[in-house]
Amino acid sequence: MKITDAKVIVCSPGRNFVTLKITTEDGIYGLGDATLNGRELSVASYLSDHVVPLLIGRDARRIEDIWQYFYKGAYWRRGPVTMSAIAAVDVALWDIQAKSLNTPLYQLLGGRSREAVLVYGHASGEDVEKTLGSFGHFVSLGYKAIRAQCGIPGLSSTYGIGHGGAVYEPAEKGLPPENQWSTEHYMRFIPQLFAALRKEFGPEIHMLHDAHHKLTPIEAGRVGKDLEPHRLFWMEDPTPAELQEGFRIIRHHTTTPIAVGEVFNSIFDCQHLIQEQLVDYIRTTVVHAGGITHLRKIANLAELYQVRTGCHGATDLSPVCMGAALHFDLSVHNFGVQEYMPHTAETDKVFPHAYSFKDGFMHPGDRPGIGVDIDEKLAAQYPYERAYLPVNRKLDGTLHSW
Ligand code: GCO
Ligand code: MG
Repeated sequence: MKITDAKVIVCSPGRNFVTLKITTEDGIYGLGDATLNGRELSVASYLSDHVVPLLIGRDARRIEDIWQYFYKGAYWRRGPVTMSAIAAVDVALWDIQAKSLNTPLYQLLGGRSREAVLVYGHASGEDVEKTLGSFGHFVSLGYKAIRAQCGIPGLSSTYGIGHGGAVYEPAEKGLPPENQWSTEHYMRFIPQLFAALRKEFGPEIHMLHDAHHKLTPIEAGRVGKDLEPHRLFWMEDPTPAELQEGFRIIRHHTTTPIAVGEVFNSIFDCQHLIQEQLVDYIRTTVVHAGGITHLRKIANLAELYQVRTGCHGATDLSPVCMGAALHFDLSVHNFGVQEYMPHTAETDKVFPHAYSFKDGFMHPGDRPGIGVDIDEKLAAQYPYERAYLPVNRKLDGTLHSW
């Protein structure tokens, strides 16, 4: 089954997405997401300038061999740009393989390990009252797991909050906005937020929180300890994970479960954290960690150490990634939870899909392949728009992790 065409589609139906479409000699095509938030065009160029010419003529069924060809064959290994490009190829090939066998992808990944996929939604608000309101809204929609982010008193803006009641969206159009940060303000406030949430919503609902890489290990240990009475499902990205030993300090101080890995792109980023059992959930996802082929290897390693998966699923991961992730989630044994931020109606129209949400769970659907398509004509009506993730400064102006 020879590859006869491959093309990169960049579009911005509400936000930017990069999609790879691979077509074979018998007319079957597959899609792969290649979106790298705020750096989209670098992956688009990597694919169209360097990968597409090498794809033409290859046998689309040789998924593992093609993965190794682009990983080992590039000489330059790993990194988010390379791994997102490889992921796009990989997912498109899995899509083709499953379509050619007329089966939903999860059947090729070992079949389903569960009936449906537990997802968590994003509650947020500028203050505690608004966050309680937003959390209640997700409860009313049937969510069983909800993360909560809140404006911090004394800071004009912070990670994870939608502006003026709008749904939170990580990237903003134009040049990067600047957020404010104070660890002291945050640490004083965050236990109060979760005390209020537990009081209002009771013990059963799963509560999650994203610290978004902004604490030192000992600060994270303190936050984890202060949050223990509120029984979080997880505390995410407590400290930047380049310093993997830092997680040992966090572990020494708290039993709050830790989730890490949305910015990782290979098994080598996770290896130490998993093997030393320094984390509980691994958040690597399809698009940024080398596709289904590589993500399965990460999950298999994690399974040995009782670490579960918790794939990143913000809006910058396109519906193509979401579809692929749901097939992975449904099949992998050590699944934990899947993040779910619904896309805008414009995005959903450009990417018609078979996946669905019901009562806090999702299902990838039973269409052959990953079950996600692209309407290219409609996509062409939404050209790329420059957008960046914010940067973060402490109150004295020092640049900080965002
Ligand atoms: C999350 C993430 C996002 C990221 C965004 C970056 O947990 O969903 O932290 O909000 O910041 O996806 O592109
Ligand atoms: Mg996160």
